[in-house]
Parts: sequence; C-alpha cells; structure tokens
Amino acid sequence: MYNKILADMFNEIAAMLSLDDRPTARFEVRAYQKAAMTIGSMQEAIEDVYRKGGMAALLELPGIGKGIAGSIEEYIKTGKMEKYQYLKKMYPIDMKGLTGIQGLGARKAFALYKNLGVKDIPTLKKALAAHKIAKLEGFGEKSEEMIQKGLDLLERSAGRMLLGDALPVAEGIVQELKESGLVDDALVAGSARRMRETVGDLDILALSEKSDKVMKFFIGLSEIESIIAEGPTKTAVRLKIGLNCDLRVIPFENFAGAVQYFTGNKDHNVEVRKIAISKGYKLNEYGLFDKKGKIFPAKTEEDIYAKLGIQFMPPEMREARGEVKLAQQNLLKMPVELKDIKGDLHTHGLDNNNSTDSLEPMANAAMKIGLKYFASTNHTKSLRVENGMNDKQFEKFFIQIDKLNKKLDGKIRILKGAEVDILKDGSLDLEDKTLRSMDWVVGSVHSLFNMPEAEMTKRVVKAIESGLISTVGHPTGREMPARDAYKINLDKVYEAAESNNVALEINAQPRRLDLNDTNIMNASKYKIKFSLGSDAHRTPQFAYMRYGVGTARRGWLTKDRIINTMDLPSVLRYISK
Ligand code: DGT
Ligand code: CA
Ligand code: CA
Ligand code: ZN
Repeated sequence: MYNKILADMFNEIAAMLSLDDRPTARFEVRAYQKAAMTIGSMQEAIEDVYRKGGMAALLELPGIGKGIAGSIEEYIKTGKMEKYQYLKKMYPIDMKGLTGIQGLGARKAFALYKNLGVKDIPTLKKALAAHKIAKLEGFGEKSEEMIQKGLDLLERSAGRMLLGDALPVAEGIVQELKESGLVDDALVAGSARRMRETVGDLDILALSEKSDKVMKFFIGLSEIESIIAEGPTKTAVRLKIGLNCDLRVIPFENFAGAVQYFTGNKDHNVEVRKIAISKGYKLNEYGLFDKKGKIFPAKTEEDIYAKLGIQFMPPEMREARGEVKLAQQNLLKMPVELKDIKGDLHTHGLDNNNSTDSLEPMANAAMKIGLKYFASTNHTKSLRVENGMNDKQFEKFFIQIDKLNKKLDGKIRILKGAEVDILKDGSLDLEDKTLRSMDWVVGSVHSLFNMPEAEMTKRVVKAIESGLISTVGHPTGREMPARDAYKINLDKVYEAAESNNVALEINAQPRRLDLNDTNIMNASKYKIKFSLGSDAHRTPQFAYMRYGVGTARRGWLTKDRIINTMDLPSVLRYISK
C-alpha cells in the first residue's frame, strides 16, 4: 500500500514549496497538503484505485487535480516522482525528519541548512550541542530551547524510554489489573523487571483463566492510547506516554514458565534453555517439559531454576554476564536489596530555593519511608544556577541542621554535608576548613565536560587525593538521553579511590544512574565502597533510591560494599575514620 509513502512525499513537497516566495507557490503548497491528507486517510490502497479506474478514478478523489494525479500515476508505474526529486535536489535536507520536530518549520529548517549545514537530525543535534542556533539571526535562545525540547520529546516517543518514566506507569496498570478482581496475579516482566535503565516496551503478565474479560478490561484503561493488536492470549497497545505495552494472560499451569521466559533477557534464556536440554527437558514460554511432553508443575520461577540445578537469582542479574555458570556452581552472591538501605547519601534541601524543597519537609519525607539518616549535600557556590552556597552560608546552614536534628529527636539524623564542585584544576569549591567540618562530602564535576580524557582524569583524581571528599558524585556525568559520559579513565579513578578510601557514588536519579551497571561491575574488582544517593531535590524523589538499588543489583553489588546499608552508629564510626 503506497498511501503513507505518497502522503509523506506530498507533505514533504509542500514543505519545500513553502520556501518558494512566488505567490502561486502558496496555492501549490495547499494543493499538496490536501492531497496528502486525502491519500493518507484513505482506507483503500491508492494503487488499487488506480489499477481499477485509471487516471479518471484518481481525479475523482477529493483534492486531487491533474498534476498530482499524474505524479501518483508516475510513482505507481516507476517508483519515482520527478517533482519530488527536483525539489530534493534544491533542498537536500531531511525535511520530513526535521519538520517533525515541534518548533521547527520548513523555513527554519532551511535557514539552519543554509547557515549551519544542518541537514538531518544528527547534524541538528551537533548544532544544538554547540549552541550555535541561539546565535543565529531569527532564532535566539528561546527558539533553540524550543527545538531542543521538541527533539527530546520526539526521541522519547520514538525510541527507548527511561525506566523512571515507564516503570511507574507499568506498575499502575498492574495495580489496576489486580484490583479488577479478574486476575490472580500480575507483574511487570521484561527489561523493566530487570531494572534496565531504559526500556523498549513493557511486558505485563497476568495470571487468569478469564482472558477475554481481562483483555477487555485492559484495553479500557485510561493509560492506553490505541490498540495495536488484540488477541486471546496477547494484546499489544500503545500507551499515552509513548511506549508500547504487551499484556499476556496466562493460565495457572503455564504462569511460572511465562514469568521466567518473559523476564529474560533473551541471552540469559538461551543459556538456561541449553541447560534444560542437557538434562533432557524442554524449556519454553509455556514452561518446563519432560521428554514425554509432560509439564513440570512449577508454581514459581524459583521451582524452575531449582529443577534445573541453577541457583535462583533476581531478575536484575539475568543479563548473560556469567551469572548462569556461577549459579550452576552455587557461587552467586545475592545482591543488595532496597530494604537493606538505611540512609540516603546525596540529597538537596534549602529554604527559599526554587529548585529544592526545604530541609524540614525533606527530613519528614525521609523519615516516612523509613530512613534512619540522610546526608544533606547542597551545591556549592560555583554552581550558580543551583544557588550553590559559599563557606559562610554552609556554616549558617549547619546551625539550622543542628536545630532540626534536635527537633527530630533521634527519629532520623541529618548528616552535614555538601555536593562540592570539583573545579577545573581538581581543587574544591569550598575551604578545607569548611569541608573538614562536614560529616559527608560528595565531590562532583558539574562543568567543562569536554576536557581531554587525561585532564578530566587528573581533575577527579586530584579531588580524591585531597582527603576532603567522601565519595565521587555521579562519576561519569552522563545524563540520559542527551548527555553522554565525559571522557575519563575510570580505572585510574578506581585506583585512586581505593588507595584514598574514597567511595564511588551510584546516583539513583533515573536520568543519571551513574555509575551504571557495567561500570559498577568493573569498579567492584577494586577494594572500593559505594554510596547510594537519590539526589532528591523534592520530597517524593527519595523514592528514586530504588533505581539506584536496581542498578547496584545489575552490577552484582552485595550489601557489604554499600555504605548506606550501615546503621547510623556504624556510619558515624565509618565517617569519623
Ligand atoms: P526491551 O523491551 O528492549 O527493553 O527488552 P526486553 O528484555 O523487555 O525484551 P522484549 O520486550 O523483546 O522481550 C521480553 C522478554 O521475552 C525478553 O527479555 C526475553 C523474552 N524473549 C523475547 N524474545 C525472545 C527470543 O527470541 N528467545 C528467547 N529465549 N526469549 C525471548
Ligand atoms: Ca520489553
Ligand atoms: Ca515486548
Ligand atoms: Zn550533582
């Protein structure tokens, strides 16, 4: 069916013609837009219409005149369209991709091409990263910001989505399924269950014998934008957040097998299946079967792993990184759990500050989720956009913390700290004396991300060697989806951290998750401790901790490696050393 292809081409022609200043061009633009609309919304294939009724049939379609009908005929016959190709030569840019961005019309796209050589999304990204657009006549700071926002939005809806955006929605759906009374169990499987930092789609499993009713209930949920495919065992939908979601309804007999299979990942499954085969079984999405095809009556996926002689492991570890082999030898150590976390070692909170809540509500929120302590680690003066504080201001602020600690009466303890900027040369953004007066200091890079690797490494190592920081905050500086990690020799950072007894942070902000899983695996080969920080600026953000824990688990980190698993007296003892 050529409908969409032709509609896209006509829209692109209209966009290119709109750059033409001749008055007649305006009419042409409208004609092509109209034709695009007609063809795009037709149910019957345009080529069938033509084959059945020829040019006359095309001309009968609303908004299709002689010229455009001729172009359609030409395309059906030859697979090409002269008018389109002629214009493309004049404007060799990805008009469709670029004008698909909110805030970027054909004229602006062409101006970007003429002035900055922007011809598609990758070159646009480069221009944005270099902040070249703001300086361009007719654009400005605001316009650049809008284009950036539009691009982020587009990418979010097109590709993978942050776990932090997707998981709460998935959990909401699971909750609604459970409350419907139609299912005996439901869970999020797939990459979201494995706590992967981004997810391609959501995979929800429901245990029920009433699949018809469950499916009906599911497609009626308010989270759903449209139905992609509806069936008795699987329904696929598009969610309003811009992500696809599959629901599978599975009877009791097959549920454990499905949970194991759809949790994945695929490579992990392949390894587990090989073991099943070597033992004379068959393992697939329906369960574990013996030679005669009789299903092994597993109630849970634990039963399946046990039957195969593989130590049970949490979903976060199932990434085919050697876990299956170790589990066969019973050598897997179980990773940290959220309930092990007693405190939060990276938080913000200040009065009269636009970007954070005040300290007292932060303390109450931390208490409410059961934390025994948290470090208040506000920004330092170099970070002006975040209202970073100077030495004097910290001094005053700590008096406020003393008062608040008294008021909180031991129910929760606020540790005095800062997220001190590691400056260009590796020096720190506060006086030594101020830093020495603190319980907990996070040292972070917040500027000049584009340094050469050697320089950045030296910068961070120098901060580690200062003896003044407790941990390195978000050690690679990445921020998904837009900012990659800066160039840094992490092994040198780990070495320095090991010999100076400085921890490395696992920043739990869903955009950061830094260190990430693979970095954690490498870092844990050194004798380093890790600190987890929600980096909460607002009271609900203490809950980000679970993403940090998920990432630690993906990096196979055990409880004893993580400072936050210590109770308050142990942490105070640890800090005083
Ligand atoms: P995603 O959606 O890209 O974030 O990643 P996943 O892991 O959720 O992948 P998805 O949604 O394609 O499939 C869900 C799970 O189903 C996957 O983790 C493992 C299982 N699976 C999918 N395709 C295959 C396959 O071809 N073979 C095996 N053994 N398992 C598969
Ligand atoms: Ca998935
Ligand atoms: Ca899927
Ligand atoms: Zn920071």
